Amino acid sequence: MARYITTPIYYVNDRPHIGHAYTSVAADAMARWWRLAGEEVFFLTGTDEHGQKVERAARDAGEEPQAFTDRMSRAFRDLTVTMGLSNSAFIRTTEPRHRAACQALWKALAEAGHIYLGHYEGWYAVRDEAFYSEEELTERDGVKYAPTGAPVAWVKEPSYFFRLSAFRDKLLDFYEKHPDFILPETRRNEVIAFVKGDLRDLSISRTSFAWGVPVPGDPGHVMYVWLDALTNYISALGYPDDPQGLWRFWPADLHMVGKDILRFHAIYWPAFLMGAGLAPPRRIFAHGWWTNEGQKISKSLGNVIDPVALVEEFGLDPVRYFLLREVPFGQDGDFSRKALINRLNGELADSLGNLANRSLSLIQRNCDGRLPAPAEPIEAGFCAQLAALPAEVAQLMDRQAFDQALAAIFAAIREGNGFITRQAPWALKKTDPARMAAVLRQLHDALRLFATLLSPFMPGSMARLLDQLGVPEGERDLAALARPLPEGLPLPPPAPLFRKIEA
Ligand code: ME8
Repeated sequence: MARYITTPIYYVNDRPHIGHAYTSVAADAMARWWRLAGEEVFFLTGTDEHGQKVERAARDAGEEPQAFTDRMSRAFRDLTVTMGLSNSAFIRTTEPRHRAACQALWKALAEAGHIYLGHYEGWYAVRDEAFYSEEELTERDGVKYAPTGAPVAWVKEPSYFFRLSAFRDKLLDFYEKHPDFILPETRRNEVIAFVKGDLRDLSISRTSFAWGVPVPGDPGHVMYVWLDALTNYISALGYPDDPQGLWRFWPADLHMVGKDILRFHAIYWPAFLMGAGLAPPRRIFAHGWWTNEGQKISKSLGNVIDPVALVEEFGLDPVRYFLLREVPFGQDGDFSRKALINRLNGELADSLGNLANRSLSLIQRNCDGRLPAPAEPIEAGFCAQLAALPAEVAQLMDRQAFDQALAAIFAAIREGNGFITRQAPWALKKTDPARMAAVLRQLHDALRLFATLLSPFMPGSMARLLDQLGVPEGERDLAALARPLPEGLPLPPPAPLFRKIEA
């Protein structure tokens, strides 16, 4: 089956930080999981380069917007490498193909009668690139703020509008028919409440600045940056034509986003698509927000976490593991060095690393470095747990419950450590070598299972573990687990997978 997954396209007003890395790693784990399950995956990420916020950042940097966005976008492209992303493409909204797609979508909406010209008068937050109604604002020291904390300013200008209000019932009907369209469920309820409230038509063009996609037939207007940005998900597939045969990936299976931008994805985006006669995406997952050692992450507080520095210090896979294990996916979480070090030392190095090292060293020493033959199960309970694991993990991954999937795998790894301690294969060499071989074979099979299931989360280190386990390159997906490795397979000498960190 063809699967399509996306990250948000990130604003290039600033350098990437841990929040961007988080969303991207979550999407990457999902993309890799689907590939592991044999699906064909298109995984998209990229940068959002138009609008007032980016234009201002360019001006503050003393650069032309295009030169500025070229430079800043590169940092996000580099982040895909730093975080080990397996993205299929990287889209920039300043690309001609994207501009053409935006204009095509606009024309489709206009031809269907969903766009009209009027005047916008109201509050706008450049930081969020969002319009707010008076009731949503709070005032401090004479300045009005959006619920996000962004200051707002009064805007009054001619504007095109999208007849969003006309989509109210269609949207509600769509949410009703697709109960898993918005996850987690609490967020779904918020969206439904918003749509049931006073859903007004949406201003979709601006005239007070020029850094954007010109409105077809009225170049004094540039498109509202969110209409422009959301279109990336289809422009990357070649909309409105299909030059590369990628349109078969639409509708997207999953738009992975932070909770801050759910409204745009779960309300505006499906309405635009419905208006243009296109299918809405299948799911929006809105994950939670990271704080740093208990504090809101912000530039002014000077506590922004640089993902590059983090990966340099702890290694890529421990960071990926921590991000997806520490916090129930969908909820807010707190980043703390102590918590990261605990997970790295306790779970990766001690639990998984030691199990692999002990088992493989015993095979190396006691079996001439060759894989023992498959044998009858030694402990029925442990075997049953292992047999049930892939389906359990698959079910959790279907709902993006990454933390729970990892918890289930590590529960089995802990059981594996219990198994090796109880069976004490090191003591069996003289007394019962057949049983020793059977125990080690069972451990090898278990490690192969763990490494395979963990590979979407920690691709690099799990590839190294699979190398040490002698699993051929082409035998590393879920289906291959059903094919036992041959007896006598030579195994390379084991090497430690994770380096412990002194707190
Ligand atoms: O909103 N915790 O871009 P953006 C968790 N260009 N996630 C965080 C985070 C934090 N503290 N901070 C940021 C935009 N994120 C638009 C998107 S899509 C068509 C256009 C993540 O650069 C989270 O995924 O402000 C959030 O939704 C995203 O970065 C916002 O990135």
